[in-house]
Amino acid sequence: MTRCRAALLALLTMVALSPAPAAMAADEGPEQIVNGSFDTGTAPWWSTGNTALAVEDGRACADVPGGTANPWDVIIGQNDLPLVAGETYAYRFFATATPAKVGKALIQLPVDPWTQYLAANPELSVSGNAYSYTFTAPVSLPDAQVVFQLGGSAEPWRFCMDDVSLKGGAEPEEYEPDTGPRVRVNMVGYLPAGPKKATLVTTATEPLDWELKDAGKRTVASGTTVPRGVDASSGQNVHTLDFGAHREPGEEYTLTADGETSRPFDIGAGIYDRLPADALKFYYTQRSGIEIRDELRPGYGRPAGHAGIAPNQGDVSVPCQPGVCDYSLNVKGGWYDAGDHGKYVVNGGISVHQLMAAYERDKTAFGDGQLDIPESGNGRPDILDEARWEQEFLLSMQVPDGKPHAGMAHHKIHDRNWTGLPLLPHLDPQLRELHPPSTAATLNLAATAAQAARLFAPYDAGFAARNLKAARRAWAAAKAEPARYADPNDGVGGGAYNDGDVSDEFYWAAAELYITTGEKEFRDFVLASPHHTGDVWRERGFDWGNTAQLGRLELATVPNALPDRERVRRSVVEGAEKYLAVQTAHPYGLPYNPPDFDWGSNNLVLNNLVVLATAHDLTGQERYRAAVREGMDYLLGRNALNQSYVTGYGEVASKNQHSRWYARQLDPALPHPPRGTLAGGPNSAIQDPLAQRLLRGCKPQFCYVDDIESWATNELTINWNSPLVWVSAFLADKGERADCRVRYTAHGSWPGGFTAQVAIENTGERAVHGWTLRWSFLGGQRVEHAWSAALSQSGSVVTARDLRWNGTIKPGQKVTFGFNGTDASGPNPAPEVFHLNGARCG
Ligand code: 9MR
Repeated sequence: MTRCRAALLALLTMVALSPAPAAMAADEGPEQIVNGSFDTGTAPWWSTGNTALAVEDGRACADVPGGTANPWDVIIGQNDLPLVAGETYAYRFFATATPAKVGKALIQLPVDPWTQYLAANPELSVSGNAYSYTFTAPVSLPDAQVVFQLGGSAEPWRFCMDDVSLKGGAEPEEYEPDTGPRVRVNMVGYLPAGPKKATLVTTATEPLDWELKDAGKRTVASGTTVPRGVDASSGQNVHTLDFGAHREPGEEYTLTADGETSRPFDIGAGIYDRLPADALKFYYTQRSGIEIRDELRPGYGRPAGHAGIAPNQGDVSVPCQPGVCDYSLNVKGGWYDAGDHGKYVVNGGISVHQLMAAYERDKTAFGDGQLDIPESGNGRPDILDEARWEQEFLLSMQVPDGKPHAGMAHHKIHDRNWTGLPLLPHLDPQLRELHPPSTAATLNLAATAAQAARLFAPYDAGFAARNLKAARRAWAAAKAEPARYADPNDGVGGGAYNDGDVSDEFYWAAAELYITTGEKEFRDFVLASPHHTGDVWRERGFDWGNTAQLGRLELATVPNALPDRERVRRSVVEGAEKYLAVQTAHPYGLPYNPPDFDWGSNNLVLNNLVVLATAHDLTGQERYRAAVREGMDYLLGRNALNQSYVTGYGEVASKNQHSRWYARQLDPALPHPPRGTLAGGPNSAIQDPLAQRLLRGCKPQFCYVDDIESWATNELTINWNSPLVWVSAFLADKGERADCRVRYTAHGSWPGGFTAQVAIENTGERAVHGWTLRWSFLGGQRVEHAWSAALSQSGSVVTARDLRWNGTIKPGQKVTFGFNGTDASGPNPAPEVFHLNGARCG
């Protein structure tokens, strides 16, 4: 021990087991430890990589490895505890050791020379004791450390702790986020066609002047702001301003108002070009059961996680929780749900659905070779390859024939206990378990498998058939057990994802099964469901637990023969009108504005944008598309915190999302989340201890902190990136419309084949000279031979070209061609979306 250290220790009073008078006084001071009771998991406690902290029976426990030399070879601790010089503190905790051991409890400087302000050697027993000490801080320090040094034992042992408390000193400091300039813009940029709006935070109540400046600081537009009063979502007095009239592309524009200058932004047609692929590439690095190749994702390579290799205990032969089943399943693969290592069928369901829906909306958007994944180059769209990685996992979660609840899907599979951060997937030592089957999971499987059956048909008939069979089995099993709900208390080691109303999952599954098969049973179910006609467009948006909207969107957009299809389509437009009204009233342009923001609010914002975008697809009306663009502004910087919620997009962006492997904030050897990763965003309920410490009393938009410990406000998940993929693909779609109308009629049909006639009408005012018409088949159809046009087919995409003699279509005129086709999978749905010379008809 150094002399300096010895002198400091002389300052300390240590009274074990009974509180001294000084401790009583300090006891009245504020609590400095966060989550000392482990009621909310283990965060923000950390541990050295050779042990993992997990909650067990309400205590935090760790298996301490044997064979280490020094006490500091195994540490558990908490950082960032403020100490005030001269203040007396009371430090208490309860701890056990099995077998009994002498531990080391320290409060110290977090860096070399690790000066110890309190050092105690508690004699830990198997039954456990409460320990109590006081000390007077010799220095003021914003970031002292509480640590338990547990190394130095030849044999392994087990340590548990609870009720850790450090009382005294100053009230914890108010957290003030750095929100930068008061002019809030989409920091990535604006599309030339607009809209282009910004929000100014100010005390002024009268209109103010604003100026738009280009990169050379020349003023290129100006105007006055519109005072909007106090915004409830932020508590700020705000104005809005509209610079939509300026359409000149350029980089490094700024907006100035009220003496403040915004962060720079671009105006350009290509601002969303990279986002869809980045948002989609996120899924490869979330994959379980496969090595992530560094050459495909430089800086993100890692060994396969949960591929049956120690110390992993999964996922090739995963048993059930005790008493739940008598078999094991191979559930290797799929995507990790979020920052944890769990895999949940309900959340996987909506995620894979939204990726497949993005593909079904525009089958040409994510072709082969665009995502740099191991399957790139296999001739199939990369987005389907990525979706299949998850879909195969969902299929593997189905209860085998001959077992109780056969055909249902297990709700989830995850670690028995929560693990600490960071922890790379392949290093997770926890036992993995299957949790009981649930009706919700079963219906997620039915829905996605039915959708996969039609989308994979042109590429892999065997996989398509496997999915359709699984979907039918799942549907029958869900009908047989319509109310097997996941336990809301089953939240140790993984999320509960409980949902006590699955009527919406039934509706969504029936819709997918109907679209794919056209069968009466599913049509009747859809038509009879209360969700078919009710107002499903809740202001909070749809998510993994509210899926009726998915059924409605699918029935509106994917060809089917529902008798009231027109009404369904109109209902989507009604939903969009609702979100448009919310957005118009909101000074930050948010189409989501409940009095308190939900967990993952950014995801709900995006899902409301999906409804607005679909209304644009259905009607062609510009105002819905403008609403989607304006909604995206919020996520990319036009918000109360003046930050982008997408990693790598915008000058100030989330980069410390809660994750066990993109844990750069905790370990500089690890990466930040990849470009294009969405943060969950403001969450009024701030369930995690860090958010509770920093954000108490926050207004909704301020209930967010870009810190890895804030799992309630700053996680990343597969179901939050999926609407980011969908919406950014919509935004990147240049959306040019052509003046044309296409009539597609399937005439004769015979077993396995049909004849179709296609008429292109020029509805514009100018003649078309030379044409190419493109569409996608939805039912696995193939063109056999054509007349009056040259047809070629790649996968499901068909391209028809004129034959010169019919290359000109005058205004108001039509050209017609036809073909014979084969019809692979029963129903023969007509394509609905046609592109003439690259632009969409309608
Ligand atoms: O996103 C989920 C949110 O809607 C729930 O309210 C919350 C509590 O059950 O769980 C969230 O999901 C988390 C899951 O439980 C575990 N993996 C990370 C998920 C995102 O935070």
